[in-house]
Amino acid sequence: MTQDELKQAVARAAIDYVVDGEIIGVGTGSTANFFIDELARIKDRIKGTVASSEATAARLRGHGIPVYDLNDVSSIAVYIDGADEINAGGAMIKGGGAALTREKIVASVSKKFVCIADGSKLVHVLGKFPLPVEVIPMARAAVMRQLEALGGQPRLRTKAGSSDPFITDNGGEIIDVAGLSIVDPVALETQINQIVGVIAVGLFAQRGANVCLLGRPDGLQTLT
Ligand code: ABF
Repeated sequence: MTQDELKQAVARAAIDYVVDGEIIGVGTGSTANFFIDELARIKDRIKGTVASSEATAARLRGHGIPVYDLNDVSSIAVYIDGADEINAGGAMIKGGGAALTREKIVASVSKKFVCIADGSKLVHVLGKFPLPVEVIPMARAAVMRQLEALGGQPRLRTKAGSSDPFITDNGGEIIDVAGLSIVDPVALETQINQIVGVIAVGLFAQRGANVCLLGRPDGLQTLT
């Protein structure tokens, strides 16, 4: 099976976690895109969605699936999204797709977080994937110095083929921090959240996944 086939298999399995008549939180990335395409088949069973990025909102609308502003929604039954890395406890690194802040906001108001990923995303210790941190542009250099003091090697994410900073849906910039071995994800998330100028850190540990569906060549692995 190809990696895309594994992603498609977990996206299909995630449909079992969709709650009829409810609002569903929808993540960003290639695995989330497969999920959106599966959700389109059962769109009449749900009230609508809240999207974690402009790209996801556009794909949902393209399928005729209603997209609500989070400010108009009081509760989300389930949030379904991918990850860049996940550990057995459900802590994740996210933000490779630059949508970490909105993903974290939508996840925070969702009753359940279902992570969908191909099996290669499961790791023992988080940190091989550089940790994304979204920052207010004027604070970039100051935040980078503090991330360096935490033992990481921070690098500003740039637009493809350019030295200009990549700009997020929120007008923020992304610093990718390599070289971290994250043995205590909750503690590091707290520490980075306290740096002034940080909008959000792509460590999802305080509110991790409740369920993780991993696609493997020999079948689906479910972590709870
Ligand atoms: C989002 O999509 C992210 O937080 C993560 O960066 C990414 C995973 O991408 P993919 O599903 O394409 O591997 O969920």
